[in-house]
Amino acid sequence: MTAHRQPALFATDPELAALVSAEETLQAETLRLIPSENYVSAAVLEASGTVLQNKYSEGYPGRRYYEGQQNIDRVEALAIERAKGLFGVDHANVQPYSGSPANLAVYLAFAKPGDTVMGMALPMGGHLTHGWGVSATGSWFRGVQYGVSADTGLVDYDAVRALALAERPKIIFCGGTALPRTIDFEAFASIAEEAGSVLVADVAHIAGLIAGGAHPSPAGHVDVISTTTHKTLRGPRGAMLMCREEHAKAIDKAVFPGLQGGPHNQTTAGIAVALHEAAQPSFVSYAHAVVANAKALAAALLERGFDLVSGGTDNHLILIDLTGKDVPGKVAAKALDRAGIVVNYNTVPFDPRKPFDPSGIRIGTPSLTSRGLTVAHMPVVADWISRAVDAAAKADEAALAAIRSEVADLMAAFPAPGLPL
Ligand code: DSN
Repeated sequence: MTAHRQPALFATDPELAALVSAEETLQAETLRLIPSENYVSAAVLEASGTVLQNKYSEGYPGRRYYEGQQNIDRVEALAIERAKGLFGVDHANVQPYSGSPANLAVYLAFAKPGDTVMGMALPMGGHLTHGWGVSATGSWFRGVQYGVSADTGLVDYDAVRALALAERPKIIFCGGTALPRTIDFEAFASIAEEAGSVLVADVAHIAGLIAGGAHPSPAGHVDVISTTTHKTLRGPRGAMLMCREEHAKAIDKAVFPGLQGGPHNQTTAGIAVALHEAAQPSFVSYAHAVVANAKALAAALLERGFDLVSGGTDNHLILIDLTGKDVPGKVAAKALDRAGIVVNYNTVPFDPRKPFDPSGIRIGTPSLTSRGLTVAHMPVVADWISRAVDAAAKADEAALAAIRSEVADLMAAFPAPGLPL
């Protein structure tokens, strides 16, 4: 690891270059289990750092407010065509800056302030922008929220239907940030149709699994698909909105000029590359390996006495309820971090604790799968998590340091995409 990987940066601003190098080392040496993170390829990284960022391009390909778009138009058109092909949709907008602005654009397209909107409650696994109170979407709109059943940890579709029919929301969001189970897009579509609502699938977490055929696709069932591009899809930090042709104008108008100014062209280029990579047969294998690893890790954690929300996983994500281990989520997450295992603390459904000090941790397998770890490694990973949580309970720093060194040894044998060897 040397700062000379970015020689111009190193020469101009060694202080900043040193921080970038330190981050490269951290990402290389640790076991990154945050389910919304990944490693982009060197090609995505290069595309995202190009001179494309020198251009202003307000508007859309062929309809810009600035000249000199000969190349930019083609970059954006390429990203759009690749998104449409990969996800089987009529229309794609690749300009949203990230997931929250993408979802805000959906509100702008289909609702007026004060309208009722419906989504999964944040502490149940939803997202802030699905109408949760502390978000603008929950204060400018009237958010009504569904959750999971206390017995099973699964979405109760009868309860969702009853709420939708009682409230008749303008928009229904399905999807979220801590959902370990398959989303039944057909069930949501029939509910939205009965309630007369626009149905939005926020597939930010599972977009890569959908692209690789490891999770059913919402295409054809929902009005709009919202996704970030940097999670399982392994692109740069950005987002896309995809929809049926009938909604194309409303979505485009909401993104620009409704919400945003010039698109981040360098990000659009990175998205185009990531979509190209996701269309390769190797990405199908990757998506299925992510799920196989998550299932194997869940099984290994259950064997070690962990309590998993919904009893396991169907996708890339595992939500661990640590109540029975007598270690709060935040204490466990910070101890795991000291052990070289990076997770985030997270509420669990019906959590009696506060979001900033909740009962659970959230983990996932997109990053470790990108490094080539397989189901054979998952018992080792589960062991490390188990030992680190026990060490957290006893404040045993020596045990955490020992795990950190074992983690670094294994990670050294599995170089991360996009990082120096
Ligand atoms: N912050 C993302 C996540 O970690 O799931 C959601 O926006």
